[in-house]
Parts: sequence; structure tokens; C-alpha cells
Amino acid sequence: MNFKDASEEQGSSIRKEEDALGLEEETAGYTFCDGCNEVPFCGIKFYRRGEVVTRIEPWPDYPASPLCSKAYATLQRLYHPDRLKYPMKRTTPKGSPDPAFERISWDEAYDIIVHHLKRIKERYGPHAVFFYVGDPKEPRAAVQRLAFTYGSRNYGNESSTACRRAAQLAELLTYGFPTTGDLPTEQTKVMLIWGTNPAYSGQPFMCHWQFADAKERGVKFIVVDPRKTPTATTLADIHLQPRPGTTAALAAGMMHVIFKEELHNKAFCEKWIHGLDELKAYVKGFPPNRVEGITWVPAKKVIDAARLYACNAPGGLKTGAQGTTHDLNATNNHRAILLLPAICGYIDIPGGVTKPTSPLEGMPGFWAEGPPSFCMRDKLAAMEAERLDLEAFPAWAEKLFEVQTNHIVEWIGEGKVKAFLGWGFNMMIWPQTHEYQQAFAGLDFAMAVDYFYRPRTHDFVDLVLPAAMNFERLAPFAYHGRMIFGRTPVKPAGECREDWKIALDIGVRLGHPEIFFNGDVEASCNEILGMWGLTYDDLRKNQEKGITVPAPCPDAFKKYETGRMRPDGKPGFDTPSGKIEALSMVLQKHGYPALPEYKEPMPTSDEYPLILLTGARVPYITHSKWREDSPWLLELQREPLLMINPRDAEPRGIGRWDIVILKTPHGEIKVKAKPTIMVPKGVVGVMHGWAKANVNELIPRQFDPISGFPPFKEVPCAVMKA
Ligand SMILES: Nc1nc2c(c(=O)[nH]1)N[C@H]1C(S)=C(S)[C@@H](COP(=O)(O)OP(=O)(O)OC[C@H]3O[C@@H](n4cnc5c(=O)[nH]c(N)nc54)[C@H](O)[C@@H]3O)O[C@H]1N2
Ligand SMILES: Nc1nc2c(c(=O)[nH]1)N[C@H]1C(S)=C(S)[C@@H](COP(=O)(O)OP(=O)(O)OC[C@H]3O[C@@H](n4cnc5c(=O)[nH]c(N)nc54)[C@H](O)[C@@H]3O)O[C@H]1N2
Ligand code: SF4
Ligand SMILES: [Mo]
Repeated sequence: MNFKDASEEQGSSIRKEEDALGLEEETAGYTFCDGCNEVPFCGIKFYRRGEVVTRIEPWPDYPASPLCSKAYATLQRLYHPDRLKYPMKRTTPKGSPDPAFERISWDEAYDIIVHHLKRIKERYGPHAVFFYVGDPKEPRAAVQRLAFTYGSRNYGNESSTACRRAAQLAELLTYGFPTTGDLPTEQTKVMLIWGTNPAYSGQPFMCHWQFADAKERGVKFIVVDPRKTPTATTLADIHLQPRPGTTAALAAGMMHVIFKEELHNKAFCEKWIHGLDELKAYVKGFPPNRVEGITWVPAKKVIDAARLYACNAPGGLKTGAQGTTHDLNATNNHRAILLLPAICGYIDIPGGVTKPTSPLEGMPGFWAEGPPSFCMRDKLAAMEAERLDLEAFPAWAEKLFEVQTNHIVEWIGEGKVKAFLGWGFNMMIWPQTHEYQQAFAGLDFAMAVDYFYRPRTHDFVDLVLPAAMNFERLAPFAYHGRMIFGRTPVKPAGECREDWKIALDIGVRLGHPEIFFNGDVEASCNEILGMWGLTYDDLRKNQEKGITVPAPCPDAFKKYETGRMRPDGKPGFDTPSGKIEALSMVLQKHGYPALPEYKEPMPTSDEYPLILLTGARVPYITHSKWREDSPWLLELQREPLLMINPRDAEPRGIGRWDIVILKTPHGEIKVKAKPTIMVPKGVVGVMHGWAKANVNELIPRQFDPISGFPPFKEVPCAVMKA
């Protein structure tokens, strides 16, 4: 029997069962995948019988398809028996060993929340309530509207804790616009892929395929990653495998070669780079031989990569969300990478690193941040002094509106935060998780909205509210470039409610029915869609193909010459100097190193001779999710593994699947070992987000002084057979 026959037979037997259940005729429905928390999400076309989703497939006309394994598992997750279906109130003290909850009504849940919000505002002021969204990006716009209307300045999210924002800060300080680089175009001659593995983590999944197509066209690839990733093995003409955390030294080494051999774009550099002389003087101290000693990358490879990149204009860049920022020199490491395309003049030219010419009006940043007007971000200017991160991270506070949340342990201890309202977050993703758990147990009030009861988080909150899943919600709609798509939800399970609805309902009960659309989710979407003269009904009428809002002008390049890089319309970049800043004036003002200086990572020792690289993405799971709730995926990824080079495994007597102890000065866990050349000698790779072996207990609460990012990818460790 061939595969097609098997699936058809299986399909028809499922349909027979459904007919026996008396389900309605099958019709098509549309939603987006929330599996890896990327936005815009991949498009799902599903089939429904009445309110029951029966099967899913890629959405043919949607720009981000096909789907990966996680998308298919969202169907299994939807009908999982352990889903949270009702609001739950704690009946034992927070953090007690016997957490118990009772089912309550939504009315009671909202009464409790509003009681605490009013009480805390009166007694401590509104800023003592922290509003937060984890990696799920969908709730963010509605939660901001709630936080800023209530009057708290303290809104943060996962991106502003440990994900994309340190890189974004580096981009804003250096270029004046956010970018993770571009996919290669017909013009691109060489691509620099630094600290990202899109073959596993790409957004959408197919972005790696576009790199593969470019390779076929003859584009050259330099991939910088300590690990032999599928991205490196399939694409790289030159693969540089640096010691984790030494990014700034490697980039300085490449710049050293480019300046020394005069391969840089002199006209661009002189006109458009602030601090060029200082940068040249600084990288002079990084000749390839020295760089080899620091980074483990052979001097010849540093030279070859520098030449390949600088001599093949135009060159593109692709960086990751966090591969180069999970260390104590996060911001300046990332700034150093960004200067490579800059000194070659590859900025805002076809095939290089571009700023979009016509983003959707009213959506200046990424979707994940939400449209500023809907989020009510105009209220922030008057509240800036109340940001809790202002003192510790002033450059961050100047450039990013979300609060850097890693110090929440201290803020709770000092009584500055009394309550926490969180949507879709997991405490295991913080370093020294137990300190966050203990701090949360001491709050006056904490609330979480989620799909499942997650003990490592929800054991420490007062209320757990059940969220509707991707098939069950209308908001938010999605956009790609200037294309907009809506969805057609089924009725939520049990009493689950959409994240947006929960935020709107709380706003209504706080006394603002108009601002919160009387709790009507569609009306709230229409407020945003109104920016382009659309309503949700228009999206329904154009369900399959979406609606493309016409661009006001064709794509333009070198916009720094025409005044289209800056809000004031003057030529130049949106930085204090008006140029790309090798020497950051913002960092200088706040007393930080203003050049992208190299800082030696934490030293290894005889006791802790290896470097612990945590959280490199694997295809079948995302962070702490998809474990018990998705048995299909659990079959593909049963447990956390420790990747160790055979040359490190053998002397320790470690064989395949042996249980090993992984230890740092901060804690230890037991995991299964997988000797593999995917990691270089001297480095071990461990997955994060596993309750049975939470690697974040091994990471200290030390932070990059500029971005506040934790060292998830540089801590010295030891590994021994258990
Ligand atoms: N050691 C180490 N730690 C890391 C990292 C690393 O590389 N190494 N990576 C960091 C990064 S980049 C990230 S993004 C974070 C992830 O940080 P988190 O987002 O806090 O982590 P998740 O484990 O994905 O937890 C998300 C929770 O939200 C729930 N959820 C999912 N979708 C929705 C939704 O739409 N609505 C609601 N209400 N709930 C939802 C899930 O059930 C889950 O319980 O981890 C960080 N921590
Ligand atoms: N399947 C899947 N997809 C995901 C996620 C998931 O959990 N699973 N998570 C989503 C999220 S929240 C995020 S933030 C993105 C992350 O997406 P990416 O940023 O692409 O993350 P990774 O795929 O882990 O790739 C990061 C790479 O950086 C390398 N690296 C570590 N330290 C260094 C260093 O010092 N220098 C250099 N050059 N490289 C280094 C690691 O070896 C790793 O291969 O993925 C998203 N997509
Ligand atoms: S890459 Fe996979 S998990 Fe991520 S949105 Fe697309 S289908 Fe979903
Ligand atoms: Mo992330």
C-alpha cells in the first residue's frame, strides 16, 4: 500500500466515525500557527464540522506555508483532555507543597482581579502592578492597552527579558532601525549568517529553503556558529566556529583585515560612519593571530571570511534573535557584527541590509510589539520616570519601550512590584528559576493565563485563567508586508476565552467600557483595521487570499540620502549623530563602552573546564511547551539531551545515552548524553525548558550591564558520568 492510499483510507475511516457522531458537513476554516511563537505565523487551513476541527493543512495562498510538525500537533493540543477549561482560584498558600485550586466563574475571577488592581493603585500607585506577556506574541497589543490605560508604566515581555530585544537594542544604537537582516535577493553575492540556525528555528520554517535556493544560484555563504548546525553544513562556504561569547573579537578580527587590506567602502565609511577612526584604531588590536587565540577560529579562516565578505558586493546579513546576545557582553557583541556590512557599504542597497520602504502605516515596528496607537503608547511619555528599569539599564530605557524584566526578583523584594498579571509565560526560562518562584510567592497577587496548568509557574500564582487556542480566537489578525489576513474561529473549549477578550473584559470592569469596546474582540480588531479603511468583514470576504493594502510608492534604497530613514525627514540615519554609530553616543552618554568592545567571557577552570551553551533550538519543541500536552511531538523529542564532543566524552568514559551530571558553580542536573561532533571540543549543548532537568538553575543571575541579558550561552561547567 502506498502512502497516499494509507492516508486516504485513514481519512475516510475518520470521516465515517465523524458521520456516526452526527457531526455537520465539513467546511474550511483558517487560522495561524502559534507553535514557535513567531509572528507572522504560518497559515493553517483547517476543516471543521460545526465547531469541531477535524484536520489541518497548509493555507495555500498565505505567504508563510507549508507547516512543520508543531503546527500539526496544535490539533492534538486543541483536544487534549488536560487543557485548562475553567478559571481556577488557589485555595492553599502560594508556593506551598500542596497547591490546590477550585473552579470559579469568570465573574468571580474578574472581581478578584479588579479588587486587587484597585486596591494596589490606591495603596501603592498603579506602577506597582507589572503586566507581562511571555513568548506568545498574540496577546501583546491588548495587554499593553490594558496596562497603559490602567496607568502602569511597567509592561514587559519575554522579548524584553531574554529574547530579541538585546539584538534590537544593538540595531537601534548602531543603525537607528531594527533589522535581523534580509533574505538574499537576486543581487546578493555573499551572505553572512551569524548566530542563528534557521534550518531548525526559522521564521517561517521555509526561510532556510530560500537560503538553499540562493546557494543554488551561486551566492556564497559564511556561517558563524560554534556548532555544526544544518544551516552551516548545508550552506557554508566558510564555517567559522568561535568559542561562545567571543563575537566581538571575531568581528573585530574580520574588520581588522578589511581595513588593513583597504577592502572597505571608503566613501560610505567616511560619509556615514560615526567613530570610524576610533573603530579603526580599536580593531587594529585584533590581528588574526590574536583573534585565533581568543576565538579558536584559525587566523587563515578569519582572513578568508573577511575577504570573501568584503570583495563580493553586495553582501547580506542574517542574525538570530538571541544566539549572540545570551552572554554578559550581549549588546556590544551584537553591535560588532552589525558593523561588518556597514564598513562594506552594504546598508540599504538591493541585496544588502535594508530598511523596509513602506511598512504598513501605523505599524512601524514588528507585529509582536503591536500598533502603537492601539496599544496607547502615547501615554508612556508622561510616565517614563516610573519605569523600574530606568536606573539599572538607562540606554535600554531610552531606546526600548518594554521594561527589562530580569530584575523583578529585586523589585518584588523591595516592595516596588505588588502584583503581576501575566499571559503565557513560564518561570523555567529565567536564570535561577527558584528565585523568581520564591519572589512570586511573596506577591500580593499574581495571575497567569495559559492553555495548561504548568506547575513550575502556576504553583506560584493565585489565579489561573484558561486561554482559547489558535483555532478558537479571532484576534489578532496577521499581516505579512502589506498583506492582511483574518481567521475563522471555532467555539472555544469549556469556558476558555481569548487572551484579547480577557484583557478587554478587565478593562471594562475597571470602568472603561468605551476604551475596551465593551469586551467585543471584533470591534477591537476593527479599531486597528480602520487604519487602512478595513473591517474584519472585509477580511472574511477575502478570506483565502487576504487583502493587500497598496504601497504608496515603489521600494526605494539608500534612503539615508533622501531623508527617509529619519522621522524628521533629514538625510542620515536615526541616531544622535545622524550616522551609523561605531561609537554609540547613547552608550557614551550613559557611561558604557561606546565602541563595540570585546569582553572576555566567564573563565573556565580545572573544576569547570567546559562551556555551557543552552537552548539551541530543536525542530520539534519550543521552550517548555509541547511536552505532555503534545504526545506526537514528545515521541520525536522524548527528553532533554546533552550534546558533547566525542573528544570530551571519551576521556570521561561517557557513551551514547549515558546519564551524566552537568554541574556549574550554581547548581547541577542529570541528563542523557549524546556524543556528537555537532558541538566542538570544549563546549556542551543542553536543551532548556525541561521540568525534569531545568538547566536554568545552573545559570547565575548576572546580566549584561547594557541590555540586562543573562549568560545562557557562556557559563563554565563540568560533566561527569552519573
Ligand atoms: N537557558 C535558556 N533559557 C532561555 C533561552 C535559551 O536559549 N536558553 N531562550 C529564551 C528565549 S529566546 C525565550 S523566547 C524564552 C521563552 O519564554 P516563555 O515564553 O516564558 O516560555 P514558554 O516555555 O514558551 O512558555 C510559554 C507559556 O505560554 C503558554 N502559551 C502558549 N501560547 C499561548 C497563548 O497564545 N496564550 C496564552 N495565554 N498562553 C500561551 C504555554 O502553554 C506556556 O506555558 O526562553 C528564554 N530562556
Ligand atoms: N523549533 C523551534 N523553533 C523556534 C523556537 C523553538 O524553541 N523551537 N524558538 C523561537 C524563538 S523564541 C527564538 S528566540 C528563535 C531563535 O532562533 P535562533 O536565534 O536562530 O536560535 P537557534 O536556532 O538556537 O540558533 C542560535 C545559534 O547560535 C549559536 N550560538 C551560540 N552562542 C554563539 C556565539 O557566541 N556566537 C555565535 N556565532 N553563535 C552562537 C548556537 O549554537 C545556535 O546554533 O527561534 C524561534 N523558533
Ligand atoms: S515554523 Fe512551524 S511552529 Fe512555527 S509557525 Fe510555522 S508551522 Fe508553526
Ligand atoms: Mo525567543
